[in-house]
Amino acid sequence: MMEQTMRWYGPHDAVSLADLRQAGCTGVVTALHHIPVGDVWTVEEIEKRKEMILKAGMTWTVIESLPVHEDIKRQSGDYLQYIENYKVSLKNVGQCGLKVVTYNFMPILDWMRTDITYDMPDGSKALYFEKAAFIAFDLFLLKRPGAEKDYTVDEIALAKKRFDAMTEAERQKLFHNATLGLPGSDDAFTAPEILAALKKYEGINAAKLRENLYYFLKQITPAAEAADVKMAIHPDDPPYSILGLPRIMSTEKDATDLVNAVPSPANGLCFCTGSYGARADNDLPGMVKRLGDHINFLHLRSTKRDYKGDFYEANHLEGDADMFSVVKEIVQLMKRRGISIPMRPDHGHQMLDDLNKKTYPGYSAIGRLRGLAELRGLELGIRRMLE
Ligand code: DNO
Repeated sequence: MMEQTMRWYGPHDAVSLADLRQAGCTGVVTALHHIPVGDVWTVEEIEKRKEMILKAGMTWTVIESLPVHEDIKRQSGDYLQYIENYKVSLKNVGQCGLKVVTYNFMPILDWMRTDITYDMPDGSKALYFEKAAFIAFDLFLLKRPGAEKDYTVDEIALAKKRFDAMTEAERQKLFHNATLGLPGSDDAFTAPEILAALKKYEGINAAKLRENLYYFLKQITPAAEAADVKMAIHPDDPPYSILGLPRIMSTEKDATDLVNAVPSPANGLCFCTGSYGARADNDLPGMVKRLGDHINFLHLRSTKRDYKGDFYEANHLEGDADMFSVVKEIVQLMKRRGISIPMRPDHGHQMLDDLNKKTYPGYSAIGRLRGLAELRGLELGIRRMLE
């Protein structure tokens, strides 16, 4: 079976380790969010977290994320020092017996949604990315210089109409959602902060960002190999350029190029069906088949796309991802490789008692529990069917 895990944001997470255990997890996915991006993760700090999880009857299966400093992505400032720090962190992670490290190479912003309480017909709430609202944010709230160049006349007109119809409170909410900081932090960016960060990316196009990513990987892969740690790059979410920033891990070709650029068992993928699946041109089961040898971690969730390029996060077995075929490929892949790949149900609807609780967007307990339960049942059924 896939190893059942959920993400935990650490001791201050409203969802406790005991909750995760009762949800059926044997493993936990977490990170040392209190360590500033770029600093070394010490053995002592890693051990402390590891012990906490062991005491709760589970193991720390995957690190998500060991974040990559913006200087490394831009190859500016202290990037060489940050790469050295990253190598030391990997060594320490390996010394503590941890095996999988997730990271991403999205400039400035991690995942992005325009609505984090999108009403589903059953009364639960989902995450939603609405293009017109996002463009309205970019043009009329953030007021990014030159932003009009990135959109068509029709897109701008639609965004204007959408913006004009919003109340002041709705505008503030949109601004808040779009500027949420790194996962696991309560901080949001201010407009001047984002604009200043964007300025630093001037002149960095997709080719340059890709070059910087491969450079980073060439530097850290020997350290990961020596530490017996496998890297897992998370795809872009949404899987296309936003705010004029390059995004380079959005398609099957991006993933294939990455594994070929630095061939090593340590250089692998976090296969996120939600992120890749937000594009109709990503064939998810086919990607598992073709890239399976490089998949070190699985995020399973499904999005529902519409013709405008908007998507909301559906229940795990609904939406556009053909979860049956994906899980079937995974079962066959794990048999062939003779391994169990860690999986977490990614995100989940806010529902039942969680509707009144404050949790990280997408990371309330009950919606994820439902996702995990459904996915576990699906896998079991497929296994028995294939016996
Ligand atoms: C969203 C997550 C991402 C992911 C990072 C990995 O819910 O899947 O934030 O953790 O991109 O570095």
